[in-house]
Amino acid sequence: MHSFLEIDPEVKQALEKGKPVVALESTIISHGMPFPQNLETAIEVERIVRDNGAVPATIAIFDGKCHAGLNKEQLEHFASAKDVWKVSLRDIPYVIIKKLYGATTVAATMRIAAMAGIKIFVTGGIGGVHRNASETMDISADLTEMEQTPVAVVSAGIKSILDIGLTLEYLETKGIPVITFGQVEFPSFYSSKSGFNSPLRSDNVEEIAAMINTKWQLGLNGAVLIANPVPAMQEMPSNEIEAHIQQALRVAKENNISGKDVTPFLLKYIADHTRGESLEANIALIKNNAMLGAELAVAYAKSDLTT
Ligand code: PSU
Ligand code: MN
Repeated sequence: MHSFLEIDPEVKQALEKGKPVVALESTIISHGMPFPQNLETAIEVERIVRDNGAVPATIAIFDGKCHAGLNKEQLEHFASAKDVWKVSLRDIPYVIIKKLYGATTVAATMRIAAMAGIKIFVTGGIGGVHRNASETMDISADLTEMEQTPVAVVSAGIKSILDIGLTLEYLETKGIPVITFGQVEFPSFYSSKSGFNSPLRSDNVEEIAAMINTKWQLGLNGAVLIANPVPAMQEMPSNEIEAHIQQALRVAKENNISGKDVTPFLLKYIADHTRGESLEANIALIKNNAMLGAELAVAYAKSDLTT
C-alpha cells in the first residue's frame, strides 16, 4: 500500500488473519457532538466493538497520512481540538499535503477503510439529498461514494434535515441495497420512524452478511446501507424534531450557509436547541450501531471464509 496510509499494528494483524474489523468515522467526534461526551462516546464505542468480537479502527487524517486505528491520545485530540478539518472526499489531498488534522466524513472514511481492506463501517447518520436540492444541488458525497466503494455502512438512517424520500430514490438509482434491521419502516436517526418503508428488511446479521458477501462476489461494486433504528427508550418524537429542523433550515438560509458548512450548521443548531435529549439519542444510537456493526463484522468474516 502507498505511503499515505498508516494502519495501526493491531488492525493490520486482524486484517491479515481475516479477523473482524470495524471502521469508525471521526467527523462525528470532532463536529458531531460536544466535548467531553464525544470523547467518552468514542472510547465507549471502541469498547463495544471489542466486546462484540471485532477490532475497532477509527479513521482520521494527520501528520500527512490517512490513519486506520487511533490511540487514546489521538482520539482525545480529535475530540477537543478546535482546528480539526471536516474532510470529505475532495479534501483528502489538501489536508494530507498541509499536514492538517482531518476528521473524516462517511465518504472519506469509506474510501480510507477500503484502502486499508476494512469492509464494515459504523457511523451515526449518513449525508444525503438535502430538502431543497432541486435549487441548491446539495447532495452529499457520501452517496456518490456509496455507489463505488465496497464498504457496508451501519447507520441509524438519515436525519430528517435531509429529504429522506429523495435520498432513498438516489440510493435506488445508484444500485445501493438499503436494509433496515428489525423493522419495516426506514428510520430517521433520532426517530425510528420516517414515513418511508425500507426497501429491504432483515432480522438477522448472518443474512445481511450473506447479502453483502454475495453482492461483492457478483462483482457488484459499492456499498450496502444498513439502517439500525434508534433504541425506543432514547427515541425523540418526530414532530418535536421537525419544528427544530424547520427553524434550523430557516436560519441557515438567512445566514447564507452553503457548501460543506450546511450539515454541521444544521446539526449544531438542532443539538443546541434540543440540548440533552438529542445528545442522549445520538449517544444511544451510535452505541447500538457499534454493537450491530461488530456482530455483522463477525458474521461477515465467517461468510467470507466459506465462499
Ligand atoms: N449526519 C448526521 N450526523 C453527522 C453527519 C451527517 O446525522 O455527523 C456527518 C457525517 O460525517 C457525514 C457528513 O458523512 O456529516 C455529511 O456531510 P455533507 O452533508 O456535507 O456531505
Ligand atoms: Mn452538501
